Formats: sequence, structure tokens, C-alpha cells
Amino acid sequence: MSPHFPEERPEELLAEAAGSEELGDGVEIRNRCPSGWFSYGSRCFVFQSFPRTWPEAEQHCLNFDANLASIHSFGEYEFIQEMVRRSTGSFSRTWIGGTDAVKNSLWFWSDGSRFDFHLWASGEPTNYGNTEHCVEMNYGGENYWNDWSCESQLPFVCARRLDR
Ligand SMILES: [Ca+2]
Ligand SMILES: [Ca+2]
Repeated sequence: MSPHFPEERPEELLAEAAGSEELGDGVEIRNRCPSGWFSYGSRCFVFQSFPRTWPEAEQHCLNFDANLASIHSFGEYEFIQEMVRRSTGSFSRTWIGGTDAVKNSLWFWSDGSRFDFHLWASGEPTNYGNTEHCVEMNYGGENYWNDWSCESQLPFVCARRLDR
């Protein structure tokens, strides 16, 4: 696994938001992640294990003032992968917030951030049958992304900014 998740120190892997108000030297960090969410960088994340279509998943995240997760670095990706693995016991296929539904092959994140990072599987995105406009992770193994039909149902990851 990644250096972010050393197996021998599980308590540090996914510091649950509610339990991490103090950061050494009594320095308080503002931590407003909802209970059960996990913080990474300046955002809070939660894995939702019940399968939904991509638009239903995005709507569900919006109920938390969140969006489907955008991913901007390999570290963020590994963090989310670990959240999925801990919940499901494997690297299960999972919706994230990427979509090219507005214009094919022009990718956006549903939270409005720049699509500045990707981990497409070999040969992807294929836009198979001109029907694949949403991004899943953990496709064909633990590391890769695939464009898939937005109407397919998968578990999903929501993310929101910590300072909300
Ligand atoms: Ca597409
Ligand atoms: Ca595809």
C-alpha cells in the first residue's frame, strides 16, 4: 500500500473528523466534517455503499452540501481508495464526480474544480456506444478509472470543503 496508509498504524490512516480537533501543541484546527466523514487536505469525504446512478449519487451528496468527489492528486486517490477498501473489504468500483455529459471528451468535475488529474485505465475513456459520460474508479483492478454509463448503479464518494 501507499506510504499514506502504513498498515502498522491503522489509527492514523483515516483520522475520523470528529476525533481530530487537536493537532499537537494544543493547536486547535477548525474541523467541521460531519460525524462519520473523513478529512483529507481541506476537504471531508464519505463513502456511501448503496448503489445509485451517477445523477442520483450527485443529488445525494448535495443533500450534505457536498458533491461527488473530485480527485486532484494520487494522494487523494489513495486516501479515497482506502476509505472504500475499509468499508467494502475490497477496491470496489465506485462513482466519483467526473463527467463529460455536457460535451463528449470534455471532462468536468461536478464540484466545478479543474479536471487536472486522471488515472484512466489503459484504452479508457472509450465512450462505448456513445453512452459513457461518468467516471468510476477501481475499474479493472485497484488503480484505474473508466468512463461508464451514468445510469449504471454504483456506490459513491461524496466530498465537501472543510470550511463550510
Ligand atoms: Ca463520454
Ligand atoms: Ca469506458
